[in-house]
Amino acid sequence: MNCRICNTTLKRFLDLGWQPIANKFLKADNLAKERFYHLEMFFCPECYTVQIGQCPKKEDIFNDEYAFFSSTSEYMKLHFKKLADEIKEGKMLPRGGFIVEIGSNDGTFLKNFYGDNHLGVEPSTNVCLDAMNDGVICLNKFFNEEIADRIIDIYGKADVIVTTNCFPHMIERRSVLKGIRKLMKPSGIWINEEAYLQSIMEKCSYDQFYNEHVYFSSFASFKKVMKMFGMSLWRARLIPVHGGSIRFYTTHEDIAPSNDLLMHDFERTENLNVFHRFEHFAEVVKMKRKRFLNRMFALNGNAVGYGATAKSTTVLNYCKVGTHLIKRIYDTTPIKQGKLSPGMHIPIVPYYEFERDNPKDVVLFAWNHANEIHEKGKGIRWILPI
Ligand code: DWN
Repeated sequence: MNCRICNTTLKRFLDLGWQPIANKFLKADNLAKERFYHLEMFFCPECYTVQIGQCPKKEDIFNDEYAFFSSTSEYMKLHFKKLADEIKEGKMLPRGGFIVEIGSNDGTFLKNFYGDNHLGVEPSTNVCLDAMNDGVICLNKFFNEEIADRIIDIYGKADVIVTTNCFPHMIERRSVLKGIRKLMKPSGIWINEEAYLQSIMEKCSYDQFYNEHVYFSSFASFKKVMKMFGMSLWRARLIPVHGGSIRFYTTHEDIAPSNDLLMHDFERTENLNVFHRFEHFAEVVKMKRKRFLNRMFALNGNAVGYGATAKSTTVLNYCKVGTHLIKRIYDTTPIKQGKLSPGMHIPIVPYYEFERDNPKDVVLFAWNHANEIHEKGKGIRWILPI
């Protein structure tokens, strides 16, 4: 298999087995239609981008039944408000300027720009409609070069482009990057936030690998890929959300080079250009599976889960953990409740039953929201799935 970005032969480092679409929660009468995809992880020795092998069609993932709503976490709402403040106070968005968010989900971020010229681009119709009903201007499309041309025709070029936890999802990376470069004004900036490959390696959080996330970037890989597409990585910051994220600030390449000292820190501390790091990671993943299964067997089917995350799909299907080991998973998202988890078919129940049931041993699948969730129950033995 060749790299989707630079066409170099990829090196495989991890096999997570056959996995269903990570966010496709099922009604009990719909199980026969479920499809599985081989989840293998690859490393590109040329542009250093980590990517998955087999991918479902994008329309089968992002449609009118997309199950993740950005607004489900109060902490994330605050996080997006702070990003909006940084853009406004840092004068990145001039008076009368134009901001575009690609992958705008239910509008959680763009609601901070009500009075400004803004546009969300979001392919999943249900979340997009939520944003529009709340007064956010949106285009219900998959972003690529052609859509960038259309946006430019109608609205003009953007001063600020934002992608948070969306760029890794867009399989047509070459077309997307060409589109972003076209859409960005000569003085414009693109701010992209995503799960940081270095944090995934350090925590061995292999549950971040699922078929919605096609690509994973290190600082080195992002910098290299930007250069290939005529852009410059100008600044990067570590962000403490989703288990360790990175925020990349990118401009056109003819803008003055960065003198940001932190950039050198990333270059010094990362060592993700070498394949053996990934081979070692794969060994640790196998150990983690063993440890998790031992814990589950010891509880003899009396455990429950909290947070029906996309990440849980990877762990449950890789470890083959079903209702014999985890009875149910509690979650706040209405569209997930009353359905079954992808692949292993564990019932998803409303979070308010959590207090009533008062479970003792709870697998925290939404471990990235631990601070927010720990407040919801006392005397619980929380178990990490990874
Ligand atoms: O990139 C992606 C990330 C950012 O979000 C997506 N591809 C899909 C999604 O991944 P995830 O499902 O792993 O994300 P979360 O944010 O870890 O999901 C949290 C889940 O837990 C949601 O279903 C909501 C639920 N939840 C809850 O039940 N009680 C969340 C909180 C904060 C709570 O208190």
